[in-house]
Amino acid sequence: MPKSALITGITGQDGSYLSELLLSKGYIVHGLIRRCSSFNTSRIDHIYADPHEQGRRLVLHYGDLTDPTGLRRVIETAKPDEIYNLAAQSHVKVSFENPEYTADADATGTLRLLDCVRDHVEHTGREIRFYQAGSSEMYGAAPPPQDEHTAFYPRSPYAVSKVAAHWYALNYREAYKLFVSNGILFNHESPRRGETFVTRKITRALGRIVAGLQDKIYLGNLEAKRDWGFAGDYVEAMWLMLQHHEPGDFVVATGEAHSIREFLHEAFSYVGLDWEKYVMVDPRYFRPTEVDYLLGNPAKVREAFGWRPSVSFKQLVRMMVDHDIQLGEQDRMIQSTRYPSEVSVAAKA
Ligand code: NAP
Ligand code: F7E
Repeated sequence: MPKSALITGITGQDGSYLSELLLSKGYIVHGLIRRCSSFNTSRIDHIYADPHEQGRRLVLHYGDLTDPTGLRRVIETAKPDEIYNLAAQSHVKVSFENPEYTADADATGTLRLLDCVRDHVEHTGREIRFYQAGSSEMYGAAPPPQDEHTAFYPRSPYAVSKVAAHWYALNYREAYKLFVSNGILFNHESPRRGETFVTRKITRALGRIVAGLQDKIYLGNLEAKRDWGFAGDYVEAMWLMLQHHEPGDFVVATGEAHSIREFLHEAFSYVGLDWEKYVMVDPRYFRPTEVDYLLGNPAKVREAFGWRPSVSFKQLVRMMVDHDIQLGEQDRMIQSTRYPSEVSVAAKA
C-alpha cells in the first residue's frame, strides 16, 4: 500500500514543494484548501489531478483550521499515515493587525488538529505521524545563534501563536505518546514565496524595474538579519523528521545570516543596478516590535539525518531574480497588449 499524507496549507509555498516531494516518493497526497472567491491553487495547478481521473494521487478537500468538524471529517476520510500542519496566517506584520485570527488559526488551529489525531489514533489503533511547522520567529529577541536549547522570546502575535502551537505539539507527544515532531524552520524562500515577504517583494519589484514598469520600491527596516535558505531543501527536512525512529524538535537553517541591505545588494548588482537609487524607506513597513537577528545552528538535523542545504545565499537570490525578471517581462507584454483593447472598449462606449 502506498503511504498517504495530509498537508494543511497545501496551496502555500511549502505545501507546493512538499506535495511534489511526496508525490515523487509514491505517496497519495491529500491537501486541505480554503474556499476562496478567486482561485488560490496557482502553486499546485501543475500537479492538480481531475477528480474524474482514475488512480489520481492528489486529492483536495475543503477545510479550515478554524473549523474542527471539517478537520475531523477530512482525517476520517483521508486516513493519513502522516500529517504536515503547514497552514497558518504566516505574515508577521499582518499578525499585529489581525492578532486574534492569527491565534485562532495558528495556535488553536494546531490544537484542534492534534485533538482530531488523538481521537482517530485512539479509536482506530492506526499510527499517524504529525509534523508541526514551527518558526525561528519563536526565538524573536533571543541572541544569535539559536538552536534547540535556546529559550523562546516571541516578538509578535504570530510568534506567540507558533510558540503555543509548539508546546501543544510537545504536550500531545508526551501525554498521548503520539509521534509529533516540531520543525523550527528559519526563513526559507523561493520563486513561489508570497509577494509581501521581503525577499520576494524585492525580486518581484526588481523584475518590474528591469521591464521598465516601476522605478521605486518602498521597504521598512533594512538592518534586520535573517538566515535565508531555499524552501525546496526545507521540505525535505520536514519529511525526514517523520521518517526518523523517534519524534523530536529540530532546527532547520543554513547557519549563515544576511541583512536586508545585503539581499538588496546581491539582487540589484546581479543585473548591474545600484539598489540605493531605487529603494525608499517607508515607516509603514516597520513592526511594533522587530526581530533583529536570526541565525540558526542546524547541527542536530545534520547529525540526525545528514540534512544540509543545497542552495547557497547567492544561488537563492539569483534563482528568484531570474524567475522574476521573466515575470516582469510577462507583465510588460500583458500591459502592452491590454492597452489597445482598453482603447477600443473606450471608443465603443
Ligand atoms: P504560506 O505560503 O503563507 O502558506 C500558508 C498556507 O496556509 C496557505 O496554503 C494558506 O491558504 C493556508 N492557510 C492560512 N490560513 C488557513 C486556515 N485558517 N485554514 C487552513 N489553511 C490556512 O506559508 P509558507 O511559507 O508555505 O509556510 C508554511 C508554514 O511554515 C506556515 O505555518 C508558516 O507559518 C511556517 N513557517 C514558514 C517559514 C518560511 O520562511 N516560509 C519559516 C518557518 C515557519 P491560502 O492559500 O488559501 O491562503
Ligand atoms: O521579513 C524586514 C522585516 O516578512 C523579514 C515568515 O515566513 O519568516 C517569515 O517572517 C525582515 C523583517 O519575514 C520589509 O521587518 C523590511 O525584519 O520577509 P519577512 P519574517 O518576518 O522573518 C519566518 C521564519 C516565519 O515563520 C514567517 O511565517 O524584513 N522588512 N522591509 C520587510 N518585511 C516585509 N515583509 N516587507 C517589507 O517591506
